[in-house]
Amino acid sequence: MIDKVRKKFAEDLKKLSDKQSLEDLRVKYLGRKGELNKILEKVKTLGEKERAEHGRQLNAFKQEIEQLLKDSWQKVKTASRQLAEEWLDITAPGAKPLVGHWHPRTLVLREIENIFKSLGFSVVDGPELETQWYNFEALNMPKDHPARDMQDTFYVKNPAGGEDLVLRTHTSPNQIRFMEKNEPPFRIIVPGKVFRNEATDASHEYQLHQFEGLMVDKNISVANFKAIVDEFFQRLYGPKAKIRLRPSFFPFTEPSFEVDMACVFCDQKGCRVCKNAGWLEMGGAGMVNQFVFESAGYVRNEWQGFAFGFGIDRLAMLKYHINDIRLLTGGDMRFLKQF
Ligand code: FA5
Repeated sequence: MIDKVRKKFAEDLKKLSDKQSLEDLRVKYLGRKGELNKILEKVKTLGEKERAEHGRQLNAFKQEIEQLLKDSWQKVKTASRQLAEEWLDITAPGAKPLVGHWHPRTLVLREIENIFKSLGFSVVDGPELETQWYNFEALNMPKDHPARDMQDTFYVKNPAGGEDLVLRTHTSPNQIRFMEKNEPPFRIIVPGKVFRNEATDASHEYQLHQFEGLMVDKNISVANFKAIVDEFFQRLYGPKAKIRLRPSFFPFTEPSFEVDMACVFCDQKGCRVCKNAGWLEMGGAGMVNQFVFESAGYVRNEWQGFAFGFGIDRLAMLKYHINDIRLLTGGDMRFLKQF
């Protein structure tokens, strides 16, 4: 009798799935009207000797069932905890992945590079840490030139000894570096970081970005420069972009100009960005001084060319109507997320 019930119990135990079915099973076998009590009723009717023997067996069987139920309870508990922990709501909307984006200065630089590439220019690179010769002397700025004043330049001890190095104050040293290794004709632009030891305001940073332009060939004139620079501004800002060339001075160009663009922040009425001038200075330019060609190892008067250096941060400001240059390096995500 016990064996039959044991077999049935084993089968029932296999079907067990949760806490409730476990409890049902306990009632079914150990409850007041359960299988074991049914057997007990029958045992009671037996003779004394048989009763004692069957009683012992029944007791052992009861303990066996209790132990099996206890083990199963442990298993159910672990399984349900696992289920709770690993439960996944597959209908919940997914977490939005954070997607990076380009910095406004990078966006405008990519446009600049594309425009110049389409005009036949190559994009080249140069070092940020320079010798004084490349940054100044080779560009016709001897030791006593005012641009070399300590106010404007960050000097860096040369670990190899000798003269201090400089954090380049402009991208112009790349004119020399490129011409030392290349023969005309060529057209290049050289974008990069430059550094100036000066106070910041809405349009000035001590770490800024420029791109140098250099086109050298026979018979290059100011008219070629004007054509290229006009085309560049029209493409970057649209047909309404207004620029002007203003006579200026750079030791490495002759004649020299400053390129101004009409201030888009105040429609030329005057504001703090353009310092009430109505025009914003975008870059310097001019016809390459023959002294510079000589510094690079060319023969004087053999070549002609124009060079220019524009502020990329300023170009980005006008493009995106950013009224303070310091926002570009400020790292404020509320600002950066707009691009
Ligand atoms: C130069 O740096 C010359 N090397 C440019 C040049 C190249 C002239 C080739 C002739 C031939 P300048 O100091 O004016 O020139 O700087 C050029 C441009 O860089 C400025 O017009 C401006 O747009 C930007 N710039 C200069 N200083 C700052 C600054 N502190 N913050 C932001 N932009 C600046």
